[in-house]
Amino acid sequence: MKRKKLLLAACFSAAAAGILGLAACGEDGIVFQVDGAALPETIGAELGDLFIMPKVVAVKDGKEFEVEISVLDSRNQEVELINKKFRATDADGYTLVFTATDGEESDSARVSVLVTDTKAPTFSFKEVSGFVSILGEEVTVPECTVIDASSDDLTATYTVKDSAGNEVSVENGKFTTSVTGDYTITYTATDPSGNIGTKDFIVSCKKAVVLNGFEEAADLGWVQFDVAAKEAVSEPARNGNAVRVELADPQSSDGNWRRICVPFRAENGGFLSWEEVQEFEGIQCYIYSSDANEIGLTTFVRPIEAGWNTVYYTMEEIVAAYNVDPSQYSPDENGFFLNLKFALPGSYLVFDYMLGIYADDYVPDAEFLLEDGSDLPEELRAELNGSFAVPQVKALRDGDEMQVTMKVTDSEGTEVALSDGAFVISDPDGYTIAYTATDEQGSQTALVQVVVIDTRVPQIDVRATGNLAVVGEAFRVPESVVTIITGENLTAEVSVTDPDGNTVEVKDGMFTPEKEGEYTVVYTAFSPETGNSNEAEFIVYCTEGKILNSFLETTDVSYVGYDHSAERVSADGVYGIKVTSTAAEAKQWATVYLPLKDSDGNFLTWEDVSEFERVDIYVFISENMGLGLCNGVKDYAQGKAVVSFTATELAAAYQADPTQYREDGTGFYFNIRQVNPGAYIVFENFVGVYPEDILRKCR
Ligand SMILES: [Ca+2]
Ligand SMILES: [Ca+2]
Repeated sequence: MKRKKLLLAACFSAAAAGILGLAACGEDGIVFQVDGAALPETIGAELGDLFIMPKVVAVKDGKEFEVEISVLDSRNQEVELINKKFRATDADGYTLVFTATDGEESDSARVSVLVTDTKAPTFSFKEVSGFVSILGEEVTVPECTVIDASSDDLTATYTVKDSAGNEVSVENGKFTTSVTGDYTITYTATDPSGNIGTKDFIVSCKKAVVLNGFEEAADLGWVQFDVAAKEAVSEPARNGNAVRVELADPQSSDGNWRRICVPFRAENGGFLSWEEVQEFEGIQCYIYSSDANEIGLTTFVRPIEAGWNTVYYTMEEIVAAYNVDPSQYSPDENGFFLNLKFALPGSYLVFDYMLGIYADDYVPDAEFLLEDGSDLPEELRAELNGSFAVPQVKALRDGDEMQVTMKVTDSEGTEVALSDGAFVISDPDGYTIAYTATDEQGSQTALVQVVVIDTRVPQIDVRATGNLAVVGEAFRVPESVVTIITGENLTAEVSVTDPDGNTVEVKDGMFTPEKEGEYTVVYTAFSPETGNSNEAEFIVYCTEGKILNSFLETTDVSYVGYDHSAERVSADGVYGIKVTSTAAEAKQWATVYLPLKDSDGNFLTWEDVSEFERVDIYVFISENMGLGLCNGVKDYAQGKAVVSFTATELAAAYQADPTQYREDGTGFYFNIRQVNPGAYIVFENFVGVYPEDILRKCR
């Protein structure tokens, strides 16, 4: 302390910053005082704070004089005072000079201002603490400005910790999130006085997707009423572009409400369905508003400030709004409906980006694909009794392949063993294939139903009792037995067509043919279980002749002159009595007797037989044979044959040997030349054909 005259002695040392401790010390002459006490030697001041001049008075002999004040910094430069205040930016301190004159002498006093920096640096950010980052994505550590009175050049260091408190490594100012929860970025800055300032900045890491980046004007949907402008802008966007919508004067009588539609984009460029929207825990949108306003859903609005706003709606709120009015979400370019309360003329909103935020325990769906990359179908088809190869499947979650296991169960829930990835389909009620994909996030199962197709058809067994009909006489359609899968018997539907293909009426199981030729009986049966149908065809031959033997019973072949078996057969278009040679060796000749009966069951006399113009015997032979009467045979080829004898041939044979026909029911003596072991002949029908004049008489 310098002085012209000794005025002050150091009797007080500055204690706490900015506080004046006072002591009156001095001698005769002008005395400088503050609050009635002597000036202190030093006064403390906080660096960067405003220094407020103490109220100093100059007194001599009980009289006060005006005090002039000047302040010198550490380089002895005069400091400008404003309202007796100055900002203490010189860390090396100041000197306060108080001067007073009583007209005779001029005195001055000096007080040193000791400037100290006790305040720690503070921090400012452009970003708002608490912003949401998407799990797995890179976060740029927000830039911060260190504020401290000591310097404009202080820089901060920082550390990043995840929600579990683990330190996260940062490279080039960026780190990648790997767990959900709050990441804490702790900034630290130290001023030259050693004051340490710290500040935590929170980045909230969520499982989330960007629903809309508002890169172009079309990324904002319909806006209700007049819009002065809708355009993509780069300012004040914080993330790529933003869409600015400026509202025109309200035109509607219903006030200033505006509805603004925000589409939710899916990853593939499409739009999210309402079901997909509901997978979120909430929706967050970053909106800049030119004015304070209120924005919300159809059920409520909340205030927003002028400037940037983080608008968040919980899924409960969104669902409640949807339930009031399902038009609140539309899976197209309009999307999500926001309601703005005040459409102030000229006011505008800037939409920057919108996030769909999932709950922390949300696990994204696995994508199941067939080997060829196509989607896994919900249903596959397999043929009953066929071998079914279970398709190999791969599963992806967030693009990463997952481990897949598969399990097949039948309709009862019993696991089916696979052999080389395949099994035989035996359960008509189907199977379920469960594909389970697993990764560190968990397991997910996709079910594929295997629908079993039963291609089996009902089996129709026609129980033919004869396939020869007579013109003008009712013919009973052979019955059929239909066997379906469960073994239950069904009745087949029957339709009959004549030789020209015209439908013939069937009544009481019978039809009456009106001309010679083939009548076709079609049996149709449907399986009630599968709907599968099947048809069987039965050909009825219609003749003008008289049926003498339909060969319905083995006794209808009255005698066989060789070792044989006889049975009724109804197969392969042949219906009659089959006589098979059981002899060990071939016989050169064999004989068979065939009885002839009228419609009353009486055996025909030779006289009756003599009335025929000819007789026809319908047979099937297993190999080439010679067939005939005692006076000669004719050769017939293997297969179906009609063996005919004229009245003249019959009479010649009878005259040669009357035993060739026996009226007692033994019947006609029929010769077979060369019967080999196992050879057989099926007798189907025996018909007598009258001459034309007798036929006319009969009718
Ligand atoms: Ca400081
Ligand atoms: Ca944007």
